Amino acid sequence: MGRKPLKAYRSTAHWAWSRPFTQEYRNSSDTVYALSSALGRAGVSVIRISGPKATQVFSSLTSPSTVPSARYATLRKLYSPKERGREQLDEVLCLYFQGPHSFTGEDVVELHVHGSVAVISATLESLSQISFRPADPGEFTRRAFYNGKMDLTSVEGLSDLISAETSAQRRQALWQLNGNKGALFNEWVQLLTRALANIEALIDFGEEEHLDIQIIAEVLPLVKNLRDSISKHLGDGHRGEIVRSGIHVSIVGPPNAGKSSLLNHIAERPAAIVSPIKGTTRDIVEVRMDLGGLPVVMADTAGISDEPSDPIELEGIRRAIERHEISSIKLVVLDIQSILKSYDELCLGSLEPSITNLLIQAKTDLNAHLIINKVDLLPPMSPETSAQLKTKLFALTEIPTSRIHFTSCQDDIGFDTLLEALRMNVVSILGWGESQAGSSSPEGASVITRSRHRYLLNEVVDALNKFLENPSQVEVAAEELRYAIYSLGKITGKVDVEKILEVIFKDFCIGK
Ligand SMILES: Nc1nc2c(ncn2[C@@H]2O[C@H](COP(=O)(O)OP(=O)(O)OP(=O)(O)O)[C@@H](O)[C@H]2O)c(=O)[nH]1
Ligand SMILES: [Mg+2]
Repeated sequence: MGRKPLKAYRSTAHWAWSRPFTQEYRNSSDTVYALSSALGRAGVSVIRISGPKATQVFSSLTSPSTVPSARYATLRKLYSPKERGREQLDEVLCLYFQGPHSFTGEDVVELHVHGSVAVISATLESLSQISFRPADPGEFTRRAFYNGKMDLTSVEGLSDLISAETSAQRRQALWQLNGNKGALFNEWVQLLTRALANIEALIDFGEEEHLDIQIIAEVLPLVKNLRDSISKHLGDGHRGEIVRSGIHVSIVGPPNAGKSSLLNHIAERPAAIVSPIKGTTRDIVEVRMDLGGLPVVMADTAGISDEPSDPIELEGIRRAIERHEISSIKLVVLDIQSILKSYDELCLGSLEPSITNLLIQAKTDLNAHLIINKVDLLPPMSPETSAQLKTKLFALTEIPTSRIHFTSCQDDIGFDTLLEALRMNVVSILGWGESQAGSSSPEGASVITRSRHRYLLNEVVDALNKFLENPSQVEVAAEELRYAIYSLGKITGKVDVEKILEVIFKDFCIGK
């Protein structure tokens, strides 16, 4: 795993608690400003100012010019600086947060201005005149981090919360932003530090053999339990990462089956082109959607055929199959006419081998669904007829009837049950109980939400395994514990912070 030589981390346990990198921060003497809300016409826009001279905004730009009481909203007239003719720009609501009791830990002023492009640009222009500088993307949060207001897991939680599109993502991000994840990792660090302190005592003072055995016997179960607990989190089926990125659902099938129509119907917008011409869709059309609070990325694909008519169609089919294979949930769509011999007689004989193959795969894949579309072309089906047809399809395909759905995009048939089945499928992939999927409780929230966490926790387990293999070689064993603590510290940002920061902050926008 590309680990550095152990001596690089040699030190006593105290550093696990120190915040060597978080006490200092670049350009801390600057006062910075940025528009914190989105640019564009709005009722209100928020401009945030942070830094040692933040309150100068009152003496330079507002009337009255006194610094208002901290945490009280105050209405002020906002002017351009004297050198610019002291023209009134707006009437604004001001909020002052005195450091360290602010988001960044510094003095912070928020100006709630009227949200027009003209007001915003005039205000920003005036702020630049009073020796403030524009904030870099994510600089407010970066300052909060450097000032010890939040650890890295909370920073990541904030980034995820800003990007959250569904309630599941919001809940997961908020749980992290609130420091729950950081607290758990700190608990683990504390535990390992206790173990390390014992082992170090052995190195320094251990002379009596019975004492050695006793201390090691005390430390072993502690480390073993933690190793098992972290391993359990690592075996979570990537739940947290999936919630962040969305569950991939593919829609595949022969040309003209109604795949694009199905995507559009579910997305409730014409995301993909629909036409009676076979081979209309040539590439993957992705739609991110909220499926009952759960994040889903649904992909329409080119129709799969064994005899593509040109290289573009061939490439489209390759992409369709590739997407299908990596998707967590797979929808195979067939036109009812393609499998209907007579009114109630079904036959799969006319399907091309590649489609038959998809059906064979779907048999054993619990996350695959067979969708029989265009049922409006049949006479209306009673529930009994529908059940009989499903049973016949089961006999032919061995796909359980619970994973067979009849739909009509034209007459809006079957979508309630299809969407509920998909939602339940997402819930089962996430390993959630039904109650959790709909609740706002953070219970069962995933500890691992990024590959960064997974990588580092794997390193922790690795080190703990090495410790457990040979705990009586105390010097080496102590190094393994130190390495485990070091890796945990990297997750929360207590060590090696600069390298990690660049990666995390690249996703932040200006004003946050
Ligand atoms: N009667 C009926 N027609 C449908 C239904 N769904 C789709 N169609 C029609 O079937 C034709 C093909 O629909 P598409 O959604 O473009 O099919 P597709 O599977 O995406 O086709 P390709 O992109 O060519 O692979 C269009 O004329 C649709 O209007 C349905 O439920 N009932
Ligand atoms: Mg299509």
